[in-house]
Amino acid sequence: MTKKKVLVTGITGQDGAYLAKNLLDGGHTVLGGLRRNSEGKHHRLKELRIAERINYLELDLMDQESIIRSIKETRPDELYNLAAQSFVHASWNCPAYVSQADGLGTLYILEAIRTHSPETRFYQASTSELFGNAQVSPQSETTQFNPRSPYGVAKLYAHWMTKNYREFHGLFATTGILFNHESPLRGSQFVTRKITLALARIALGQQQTLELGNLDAQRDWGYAAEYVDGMTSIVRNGTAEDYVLATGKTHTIRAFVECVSKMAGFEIEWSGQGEAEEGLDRRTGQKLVRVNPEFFRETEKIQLVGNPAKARRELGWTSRTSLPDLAELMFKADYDRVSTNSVYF
Ligand code: NAP
Ligand code: G4F
Repeated sequence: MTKKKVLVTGITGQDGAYLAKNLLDGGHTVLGGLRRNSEGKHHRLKELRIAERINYLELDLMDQESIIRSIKETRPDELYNLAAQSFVHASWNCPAYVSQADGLGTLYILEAIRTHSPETRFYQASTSELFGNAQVSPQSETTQFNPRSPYGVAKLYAHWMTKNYREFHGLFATTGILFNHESPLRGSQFVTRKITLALARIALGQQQTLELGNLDAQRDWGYAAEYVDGMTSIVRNGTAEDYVLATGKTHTIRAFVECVSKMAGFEIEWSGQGEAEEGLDRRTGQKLVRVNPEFFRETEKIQLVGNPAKARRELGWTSRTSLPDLAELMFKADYDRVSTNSVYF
């Protein structure tokens, strides 16, 4: 395969790190878009041992000039827009910022590609949060969108702009509507990593209790390292289209906690209800989990679960790692980090 020049925004994030590793392993050149205050946040790239192999560019979604400059000067073969303020809950605290960065920032990229590098193949990181309060389950590429957060609304704007630049300006502009994907590199504010990190700390005597929101919320969780393969398949496909990437299965937060607790050597037993619910270790009585309403969100009335049939059929992409295997990967990584005092967030 010809060696490509690939620009990845959000290079310091979970997906940016795994995608960059794959691209470098494939012999491609990776240009990593970095905002000024990302400096010092290279821990994921260091963990994958690729931090030194990336050509960094200053690129902030809030700064149109930095986007134009990066694209005009490099004219990449492919551009993956993975940068975003990606924490759904926090988007209610900064709705205007999220609209600008996640929404308008994508438009700035599309405009710069149209003007300065129209041959660039573009990937937009769309999300299952576009479906929000979904009306049908499972959700596919043709399901009606109904976002329920400033993050979801901003991502919907970016999604529609990408589709419009494809259909109106003829750009090779694609989207991946990705359901939740996790890994040892996941940010610690997201629920899976919050759980694996806390239970590793509790097992090693460095934390008492884990506080969570709605234990019965469900998610369709896959392994991030496999989802970035899907992104590349979308961009290198014959036609520019939108694809759902998902496992097609959901699990509750409660089930994830039970699975990780077992790995940490606990036997969790639930008692109480609602805000008073607790998870206790059957053997010692230690309170492992407590519900904290601060972390509650509106519960989806209809399950968010993806139908990845189109990606399977047209790209040959499938999610392969089961949730227990993913939980084990994450727990082991956090246990090692806590044991060696090398935790990052
Ligand atoms: P992440 O770990 O939160 O990474 C986000 C990246 O965006 C970080 O590198 C961050 O840089 C960068 N960023 C934030 N604001 C920026 C700005 N104003 N300008 C430039 N860069 C900025 O997210 P992820 O899990 O890798 O997800 C990658 C993308 O997929 C995101 O767009 C997310 O919304 C979307 N997505 C994720 C999932 C999922 O389950 N992971 C599912 C669907 C869609 P700093 O290091 O400086 O913070
Ligand atoms: O891990 P979460 O914060 O992920 P969320 O909100 O689904 O968003 C992630 O996936 C999206 C893809 O669908 C991405 F677009 C987005 O960028 C991000 O990567 O929460 C998952 C579930 C929610 O239902 C939440 O209510 O876990 C529930 N939850 C229960 N207790 C909690 C907690 N979530 C967090 N973060 N913290 C809790 O204590």
